[in-house]
Amino acid sequence: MILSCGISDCASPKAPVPLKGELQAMIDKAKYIGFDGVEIHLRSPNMIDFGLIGDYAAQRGMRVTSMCTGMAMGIDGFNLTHVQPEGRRAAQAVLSGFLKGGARMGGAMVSLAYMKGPINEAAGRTRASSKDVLYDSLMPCVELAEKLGNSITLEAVNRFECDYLWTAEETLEFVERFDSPHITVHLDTFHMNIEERDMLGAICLCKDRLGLFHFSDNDRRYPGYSHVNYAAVLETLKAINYSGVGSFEFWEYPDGETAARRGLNHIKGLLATM
Ligand SMILES: [Mn+2]
Repeated sequence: MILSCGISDCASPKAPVPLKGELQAMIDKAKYIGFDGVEIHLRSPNMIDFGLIGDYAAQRGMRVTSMCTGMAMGIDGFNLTHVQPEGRRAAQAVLSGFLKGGARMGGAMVSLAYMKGPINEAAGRTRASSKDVLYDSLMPCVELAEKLGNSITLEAVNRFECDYLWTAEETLEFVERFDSPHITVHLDTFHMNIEERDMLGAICLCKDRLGLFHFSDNDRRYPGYSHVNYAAVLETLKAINYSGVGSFEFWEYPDGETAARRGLNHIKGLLATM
């Protein structure tokens, strides 16, 4: 597994991103702590020099594994199921920019969660029809990812943060509508602890469609702080032959570097016994 640490130069202090600050300095810090790569939490493809950051990481033997896009919705309101077609096109343009940037940074994948947008019931939308609109919006972006050689990964997010695509089962069913390996399921132990009856079963269900995995304890603190059973989680990831990215997404508690270090030590310690 490739172990990657969340970094950002624009995330709110409350956001679950362990290392916040100027991106090059955070790449250095993640390397120093012992990570294989970084996951960048971004607001807009226009607010980062993908070539500069990708080359900087590569020259230091660090991978840019993935990008998280929540701020594009949370701050700027870009959502792929916007009731106006021009709103959907604007969100597609942002997602396309992230995909092109990911390709420029060595094939980094793009994770989507909030950018799927809410269910707009006032406009007559239902859970099912929202997924149909999302499918149509994502199709050209999946085709772009196919051309670029990277991928979109769709995160199963809990009900308090998103209106739909809560569980591994619901997210996998949606992802399987696309006849393409360039769209995958993204699971996160924080969300799974809320939504899944059986966290390990949810991982097994996704099998080779699992594209990204977020490590966060059940209270958004670093792995090992609370009660997620990471020994069982890692055994299950091994059982499905998951060799992808395990990314660290949690609060800066007691501070970012300490959290990142403790979380990494917990996961590496367990991996060493397997
Ligand atoms: Mn997550």
